[in-house]
Amino acid sequence: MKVHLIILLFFSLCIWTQDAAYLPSIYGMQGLRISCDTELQLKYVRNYEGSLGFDFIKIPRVLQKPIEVLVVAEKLQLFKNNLIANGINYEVFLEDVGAHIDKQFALEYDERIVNPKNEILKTFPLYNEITLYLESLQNSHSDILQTFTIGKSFENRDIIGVKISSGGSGKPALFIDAGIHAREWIAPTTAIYAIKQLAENASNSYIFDNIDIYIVPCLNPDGYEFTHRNSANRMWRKTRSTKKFSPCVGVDANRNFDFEWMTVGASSNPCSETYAGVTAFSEPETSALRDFLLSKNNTIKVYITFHSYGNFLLHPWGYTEELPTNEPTLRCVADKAENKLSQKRGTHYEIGSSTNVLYAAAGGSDDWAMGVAGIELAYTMELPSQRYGFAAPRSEIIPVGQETFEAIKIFAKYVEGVKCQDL
Ligand SMILES: *[C@@H]1O[C@H](CO)[C@@H](O)[C@H](O)[C@H]1NC(C)=O
Ligand SMILES: CC(=O)N[C@H]1CO[C@H](CO)[C@@H](O)[C@@H]1O
Ligand SMILES: [Zn+2]
Repeated sequence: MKVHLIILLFFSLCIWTQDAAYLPSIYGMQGLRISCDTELQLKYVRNYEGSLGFDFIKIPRVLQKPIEVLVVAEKLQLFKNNLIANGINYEVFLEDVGAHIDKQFALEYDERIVNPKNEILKTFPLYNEITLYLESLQNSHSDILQTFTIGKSFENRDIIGVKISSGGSGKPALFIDAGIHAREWIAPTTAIYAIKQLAENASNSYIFDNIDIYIVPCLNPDGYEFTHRNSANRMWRKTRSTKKFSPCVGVDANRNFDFEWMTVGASSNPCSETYAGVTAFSEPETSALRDFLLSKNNTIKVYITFHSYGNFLLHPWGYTEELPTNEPTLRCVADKAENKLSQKRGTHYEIGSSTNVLYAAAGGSDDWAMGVAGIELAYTMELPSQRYGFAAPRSEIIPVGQETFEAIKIFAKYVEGVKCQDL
């Protein structure tokens, strides 16, 4: 009996220490908005990128726009002192990330208790609810929608997607994924909203008369499930893969693609938020996406990946400030999509290459899609959210879904062959 207890205690302790090592506490964490006046100051702040306890949410390239970073309690005072010592201004935009997240989390789960027969998109769905919904669509709309899996996640979940098609073969295709970063909950719901409109709303069927649409709404289901488990996990970004001899879990899947991998803006520290992995495509989620996109060679014309937040509509390259040769087309189509989107409720996006709008980060899925998979246009959409506090409330699910769907219509037209100037 005693021995059992000791063994139990020992294992709990192991689990606890491992958790403590890799999961930065959100309690006492603050959100800081930092304004730099000089390149030197910017460089000073950017030195913290990849450091433990620092989670950079936004690093705009131009000095006029503030940096946003979440800093754990233990690192806060020294960091603030260092900013002041360097003459760098900051303001606290989130006094207590933990309290904020707890509140949001409770609101989300209260709704589930009130409304247990949770209709899809009334709240942020769990992964199995996403899967069940897509399977039910397949049953009710088998003529136009089929589910597929691109592979399994590290924890053995099927990574599910849907193909929406009016039939025939060899059509040009639009591909959309979402949720590669676990905590960006508004991304999967926006993808699901599009699936719902395409499958269930007959007045949208013209969109896929002449093209196929593939949507994988939750590319990192392990991470997504982890963020739903309890509020302390809500800020999890990476996958959930474990490695021998490493105290830390997960890889930033959007640094894990094999194109200029690890050259810039990614970390080799397994505990960092931007850890790029032991090798490119170390993660089953990213290699599954790779294999899926390659298997559709030459048919996918446009690749879109949903993230949040920031109102940025970004195109390659993320690894260099040089622009791709088709930059005029990338920009033109993005302009048209943004214009259409903004008519819905005035939401505006900043458009440009990842490196030029934000900072260089190699190994992203969009760079790989264009640079290796040969997809003509690739975009990262940083969906809006910050206006409503750090994590978008569920009241944003439908409005963000609706406006983003307008942009999707434009991308779809381009896939169909409409020239950009005629979009
Ligand atoms: C169906 O689509 C049409 C056209 O896009 C739109 O006006 C309408 O609001 C949609 N219906 C629903 C129930 O979403
Ligand atoms: C979907 C598709 O077109 N797949 C083709 C990609 O290219 C290989 C080799 O050229 C073909 O075998 C596949 O059929
Ligand atoms: Zn992201």
